[in-house]
Amino acid sequence: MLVVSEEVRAATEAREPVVALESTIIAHGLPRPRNLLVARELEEAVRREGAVPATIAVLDGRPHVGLDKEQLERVANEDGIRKLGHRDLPLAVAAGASGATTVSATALLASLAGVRVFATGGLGGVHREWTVTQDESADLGLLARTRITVVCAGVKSILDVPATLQRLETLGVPVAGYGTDRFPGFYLSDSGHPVDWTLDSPEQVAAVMRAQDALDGPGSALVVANPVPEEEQLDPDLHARVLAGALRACEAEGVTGQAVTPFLLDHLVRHTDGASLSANLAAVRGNVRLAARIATAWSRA
Ligand code: PSU
Ligand code: MN
Repeated sequence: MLVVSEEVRAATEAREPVVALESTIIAHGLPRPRNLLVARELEEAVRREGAVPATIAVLDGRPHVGLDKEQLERVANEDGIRKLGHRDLPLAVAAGASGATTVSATALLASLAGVRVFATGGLGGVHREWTVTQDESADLGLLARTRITVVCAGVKSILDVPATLQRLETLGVPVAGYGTDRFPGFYLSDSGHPVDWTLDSPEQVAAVMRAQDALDGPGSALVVANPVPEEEQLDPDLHARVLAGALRACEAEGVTGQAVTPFLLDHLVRHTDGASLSANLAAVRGNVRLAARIATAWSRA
């Protein structure tokens, strides 16, 4: 059922470093034509660090781990490519549909393929107004029961960050800041909230993964929260102003469900003159590089 590319299969069997990459950020998180360039650049960044990239998506009802050139182009450019959380996978497979995978679907497919390290931009989480909408990303529940190391720049700042941190605690998902004791704020280096643990090197992250295996628990993800460098972050005042407008527009236009996250991200890009896009890309690039280094340290462990 799972189509694992030849290169990814060979690397996982030989215990060589592999990094899973999600595709929703490509299909629905970034504007065309930039998205395809970014997809290629991220794979290249993994290779430069000596690891194998495994971008994950569903094409014509088949879940792929590791895409070739044409397949990556389809994810970036095909009209009607869906957004698939993990709950959508059996529906997409049976329907023969094509879709990009979110953090939850990517983490599930990566772990089925034996890939232990995954890089993304920002995790989904608890949305503001949760008490009214009950909108909490399925990312959190899936990460609570999937043993994979996820390198991210925190959770998207469009979310309720403290509520999301609390949910991660309740769900028993370990969280560590990378080189910081502050939880990163995706577009911002610091979300304004602390983390309890700090890790300072890929080897330290690999040691935590080994300890998790030795203890055989928790059977959850390990979240490595890697801040965007301060000189590349979005200006915090601009961020606060534009985000308030984005949230108002989302409510006024009655956007709900899966459409909320892409709507807010797109609003931010348009109302910051692309500055949010630059910060977003800087964060993802840093995460991909770090994930490749962690995968390398892990493969040597
Ligand atoms: N971070 C980004 N861009 C994105 C996402 C995260 O910078 O497009 C995607 C991820 O795939 C994440 C998803 O899993 O948004 C969460 O969507 P939702 O809130 O609908 O669960
Ligand atoms: Mn949601």
